[in-house]
Amino acid sequence: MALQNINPTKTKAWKKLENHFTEIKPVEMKTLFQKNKNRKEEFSFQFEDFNLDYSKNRIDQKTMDLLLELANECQLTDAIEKYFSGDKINTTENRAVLHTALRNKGNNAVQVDGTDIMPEVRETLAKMEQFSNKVISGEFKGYTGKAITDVVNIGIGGSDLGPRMVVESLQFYKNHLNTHFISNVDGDHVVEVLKNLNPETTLFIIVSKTFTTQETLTNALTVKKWFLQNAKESDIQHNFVAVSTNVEKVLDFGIDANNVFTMWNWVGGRYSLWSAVGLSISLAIGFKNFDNFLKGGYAMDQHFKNADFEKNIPVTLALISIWYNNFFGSESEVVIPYTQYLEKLAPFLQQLSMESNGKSVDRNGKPVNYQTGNIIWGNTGTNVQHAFMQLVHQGTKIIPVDFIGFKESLYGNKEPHNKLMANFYAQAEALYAGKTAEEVHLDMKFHGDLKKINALLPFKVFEGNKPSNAILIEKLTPKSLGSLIAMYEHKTFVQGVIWNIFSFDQFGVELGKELAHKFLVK
Ligand code: G6Q
Repeated sequence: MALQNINPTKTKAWKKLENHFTEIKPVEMKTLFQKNKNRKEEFSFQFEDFNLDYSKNRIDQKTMDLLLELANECQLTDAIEKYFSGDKINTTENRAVLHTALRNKGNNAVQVDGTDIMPEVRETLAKMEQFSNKVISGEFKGYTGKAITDVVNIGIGGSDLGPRMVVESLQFYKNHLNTHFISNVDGDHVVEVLKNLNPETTLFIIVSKTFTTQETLTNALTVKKWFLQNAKESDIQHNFVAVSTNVEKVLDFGIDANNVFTMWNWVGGRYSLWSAVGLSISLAIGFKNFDNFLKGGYAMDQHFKNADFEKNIPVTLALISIWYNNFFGSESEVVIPYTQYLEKLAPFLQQLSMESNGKSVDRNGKPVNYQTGNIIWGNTGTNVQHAFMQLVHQGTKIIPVDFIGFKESLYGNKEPHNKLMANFYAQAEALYAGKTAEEVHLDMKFHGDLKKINALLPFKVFEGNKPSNAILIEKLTPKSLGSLIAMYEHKTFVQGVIWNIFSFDQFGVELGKELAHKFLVK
């Protein structure tokens, strides 16, 4: 069954939130902390090795109660039930949305059109495991009989951003294989990647759900031409594999039927890294680690499905985000992980959130008269503190932040890690507390005459009262990364449910694909 069709702005909760907003808007978070000594504990909770502290937000208990009322009036429980059980909630494409089945570690069947899809999912995973083991051990050989040293993922959008981000994020767990990514239809970049590769020892994975995407097919053909400078057509089977739903087109390209990894229409591109689209991940870190990554996703699924909404991380993050987007009018959110490993997280989340919720027509097919998907951006701390954080601290916009930190570093280098984490805490504190004129004055009083101090004072004052969430995780592992990604997937889902839009189509992307063909100068 389809998702219900409820205009959030017509709910009772929305009206109450509008009234409540006028009460909260002038309130300083500092006052809220002074009034409630247990605020930090009351607005924090733990799920496995994740701790969410959302106390530094412009909310009080009433805000959260009303946001939960909104979620209930928008039938969130019903939507979650339909999401996990394979209902065709991607109405405009008449498809189920089942990336959660790809990481389902339970024994339950998941039905699509009356058929349990779990056996096929497990079969593909088993094929990925076997293949990964063979490539990593050197048993799988390239066309001249040499073991594989390099893997190149050719794909774009959902067939690139996820695997690229995970491979980079989990490089600590990597084996000897070098992994490369070609996505843009930029011939120069393709040459740059190929120039250091030996065709004999390189495995190419062409990842395209449709196998019709111009960029991917063009790049795949360029690579094939380069490969055939030394090899024969019949050698393609040794060095090329594909991940696609379109087996016919893959075979036309010259890839052996045994080298095709299937995927399904019930997995959206931007949600597909859990499927064979993640083959480059499984090759880079080994299948066991890939499976732990799936387990992390599954653990977050269970939490999202079963935890009460008050203590549910994706629900809480989604509701707070809606509060800023739809009541404070903030247009963007910034995500700042305090680990260099997660440098590609922001581009991944941009696609996940903005392609899913960048919609202006509701589930009735009518234009919405309220804000939907927000702009997501970010990069790693502490780098951003020396760059764009100025605007978050002293600019004119309200930009809620997600700070993501890890208690342990992977190599156990305590001293730099302590400094990194000191910055993680300090940034949240600075945004929250700011710096008053008195504090600035105190700081400056020994550094010049009063006239100079007074002239500089306004520029050195920080208003504070800027919101952030702190997500603190024990350690960056395949499992915790899996949970982190699933957390943002579910946050995106909850937002789409409440905004009454369809989060799983992407007609905007498709228009671009169509027009690029028209504009192509032959
Ligand atoms: C993802 C989008 C889009 C898609 C790419 C690649 O949700 O649909 O980013 O992943 O356009 O598509 P193919 O995998 O079909 O080549």
